[in-house]
Amino acid sequence: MKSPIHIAVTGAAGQISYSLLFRLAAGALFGPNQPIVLHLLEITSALPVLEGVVMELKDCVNPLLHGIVVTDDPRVAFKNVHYAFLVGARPRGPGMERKDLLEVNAEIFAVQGRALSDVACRDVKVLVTGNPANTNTLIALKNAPNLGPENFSAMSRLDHNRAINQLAEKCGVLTTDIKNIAIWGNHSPTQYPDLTHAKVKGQDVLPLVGKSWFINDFIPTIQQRGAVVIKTRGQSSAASAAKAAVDQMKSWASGTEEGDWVSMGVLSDGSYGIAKDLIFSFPVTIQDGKVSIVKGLTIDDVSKQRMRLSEAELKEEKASIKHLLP
Ligand code: NAX
Repeated sequence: MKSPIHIAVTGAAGQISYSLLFRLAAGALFGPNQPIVLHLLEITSALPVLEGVVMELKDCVNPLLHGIVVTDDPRVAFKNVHYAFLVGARPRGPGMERKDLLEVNAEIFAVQGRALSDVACRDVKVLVTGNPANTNTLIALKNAPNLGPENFSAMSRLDHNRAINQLAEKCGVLTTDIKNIAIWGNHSPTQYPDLTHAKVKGQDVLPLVGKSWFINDFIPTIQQRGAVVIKTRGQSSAASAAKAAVDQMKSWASGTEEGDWVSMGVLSDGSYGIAKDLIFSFPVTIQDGKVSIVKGLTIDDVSKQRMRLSEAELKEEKASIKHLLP
């Protein structure tokens, strides 16, 4: 038997984790021959609930789950982990302004960035799901002097998956027939879900679906999908978010398919004129764990404008937490 891979999950008593942990324990990330140890982090007041989740994890008798660490201390949770899913975040409370939300989460992610920097494996892959995911990622990486930008990404895979589903339904094809969808920007309603390079069964998508459907239907549907799920289900996306987190980490660990790419929030290197030092979702390819922003795509004026809008929002977010950036 291989030696276990150590995986941290924060916000482990929350609703996304309630789906994520069981997927991980069943081998969703590394397959049926790779044991894992789960390191579960929660705030102190949620530890009793987490105990209940741990009981269920144990009662599943997953042969791959070789151990569980439960803690409210990030330095214990991240000790020697190879992978970290940062899911936990403070939700917006009554009377809380957006700025307050950014600030309170920035403090959480600064602490977690420092802990990761001090105690995690040097090649740890840290995937931030907790919102505001892009800016939380920036905070974590800036507070992790012993790690680099290549250790961090923000989750835009749920938006990417939502886009694949909408397009597959529109075209009456399988989701596996869709390639080269791109999500640009922030994980927020300013994101730009881009079909201008997308292919269905190898054919360009835009002539098939029409520009009007793309602009008036598809884009707002993806931008608002999270809000619509909340309105319909009464709770925010959880199972689909957990699946997307596994998908993103799996692509990061195992690479992207020939001829396709995935969307991922990574530190901008200035590609496509996006300001450096923002966590921006780009189409990326991955090989041997190395993430590369897809270069040289033709970006029309409308796309450029939408990308700028999301960039402006990320700049604003960054400005409001700049005192927490070392
Ligand atoms: P829940 O509120 O169900 O769970 C969050 C958990 O995090 C709670 O148990 C809480 O105690 C814990 N937590 C809070 N502060 C913590 C800290 N400092 N350390 C460790 N744990 C802490 O939320 P859930 O529905 O699971 O969503 C989790 C986060 O994912 C939210 O911020 C949510 O907005 C975000 N999402 C991000 C998505 C994305 O695509 N990037 C999509 C889904 C989701 O909305």
